Amino acid sequence: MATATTNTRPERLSLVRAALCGVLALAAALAAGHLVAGLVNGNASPYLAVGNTAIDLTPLSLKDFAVRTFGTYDKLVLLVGMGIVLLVVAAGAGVASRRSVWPGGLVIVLFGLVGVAAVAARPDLNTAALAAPLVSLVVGVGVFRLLHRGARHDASRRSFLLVAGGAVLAGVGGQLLGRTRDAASSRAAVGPLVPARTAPAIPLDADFARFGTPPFLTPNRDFYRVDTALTVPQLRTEDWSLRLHGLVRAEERYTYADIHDRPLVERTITMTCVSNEVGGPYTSTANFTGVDLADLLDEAGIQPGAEQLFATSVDGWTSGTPVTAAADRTRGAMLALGMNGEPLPLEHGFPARLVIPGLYGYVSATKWVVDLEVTTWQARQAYWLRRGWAEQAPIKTQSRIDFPKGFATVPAGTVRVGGIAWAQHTGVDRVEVRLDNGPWQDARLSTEVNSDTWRMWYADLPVSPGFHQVTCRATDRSGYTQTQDRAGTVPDGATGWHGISFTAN
Ligand SMILES: Nc1nc2c(c(=O)[nH]1)N[C@H]1C(S)=C(S)[C@@H](COP(=O)(O)O)O[C@H]1N2
Ligand SMILES: [Mo]
Repeated sequence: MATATTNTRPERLSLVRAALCGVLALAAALAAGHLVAGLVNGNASPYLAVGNTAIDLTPLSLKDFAVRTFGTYDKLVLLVGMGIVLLVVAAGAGVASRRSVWPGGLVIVLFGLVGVAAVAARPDLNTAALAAPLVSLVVGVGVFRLLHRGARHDASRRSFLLVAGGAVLAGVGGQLLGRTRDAASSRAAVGPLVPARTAPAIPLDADFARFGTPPFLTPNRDFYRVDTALTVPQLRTEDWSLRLHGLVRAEERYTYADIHDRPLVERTITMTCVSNEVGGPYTSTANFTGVDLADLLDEAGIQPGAEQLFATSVDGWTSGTPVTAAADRTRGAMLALGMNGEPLPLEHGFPARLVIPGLYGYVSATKWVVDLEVTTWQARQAYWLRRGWAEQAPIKTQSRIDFPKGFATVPAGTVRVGGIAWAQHTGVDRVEVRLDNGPWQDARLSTEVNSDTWRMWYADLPVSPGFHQVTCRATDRSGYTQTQDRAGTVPDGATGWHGISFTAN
């Protein structure tokens, strides 16, 4: 009898089972996408593609807030936040489908389409990468229908477990597969980079690390990192090439071997980010290995009217450098393949990046660089220029106190105060310190390595017991002394003196 069947089957799914249908379908969809991404390109994984696209769509003020609030964890916060939102919506989709499969199914299709759109929008992903979100979409809808149909029966617990297990396997499989195809193995295959012309050895007294400054050369793992990439672009040397075009006599295209097999130069350079607040951490120094950008530009032959070297990363990020700075041999702008003797770490631009002494990173230091266009300022506007930052961005002369630490307590008497100063491409000539509102007094400077690097300093101050403030300021080789006027980082770098407070007893 028909009524007998309806009596043994409740009309609506239980809340928990309905929610589980949604969540497990989501898990299966994401895992399937991740598995396929492992075959084509790790960054085609729909979840990561959505996150990366979200970063590029984020309004500037929110991005600033995220970096200020979460620091370098901003990307992790985004990933976890997205995860929570997805879980809630997926559970909600399941619950909306307690009677009929349609409402939840529709939500899953919409999610799937967002993933497809995000992958399609990524400049670093090709058409084949679309396979990952498409498989996600199909698996998501299919699994949801299956689970939903079975959810009224007691046996459904088994299918729930099966789907959960399958999702975990697919996710792990994608991760492992991705590893065999990723850039890390390509980087390992390059081996150490040996320059034909090495940088002069760093003298022993180039830093005061024994007192508390950073070491002169920043180890690669400690080098500051700033970029818009949620996940590091995966570029293998054999897939990399650099196109040089625009206002040039002859367009060029270089493979990795073309660059790697030239006589490489090595230069010691301190990089600084325009987002570094007074006293901030976004500055580091390395021995960069590569070729002279001027050589490449000469070979291509810069045409009259050229103003800007517009560089594009594989992930679509762009920078614009004055051609005068990029082509000036005395400045020593580089297309770099290596950092401190190793191929560039993936986070720092493997296989190749630009490094141009004296200019903030956002106008000069494109990582994962694949395209150089010689053009005008009018024709092309780089990523941060479009978001309100300056066109011209030479690094401003700055100094920072590294010890004592702010709000530390130290023994009264002679207190050693020290830190770093930089004025890339001009050189630091003097650093002064001041206790409370006393007179300025000269700090002792470390041996200069070259004018494109930072210099360390310290001074011994007589300090009475009590609460004190100490301030520093640098003077560069042009005779300019850091202004006291405080300016924020937007649009072309912070100014002002760094000061810290401490207690002596
Ligand atoms: N592709 C790409 N390159 C980039 C960026 C980026 O967001 N994407 N950020 C730039 C900025 S703002 C700085 S300060 C330097 C930082 O380089 P690092 O992360 O190796 O220290 O890289 C530059 N190159
Ligand atoms: Mo930067």
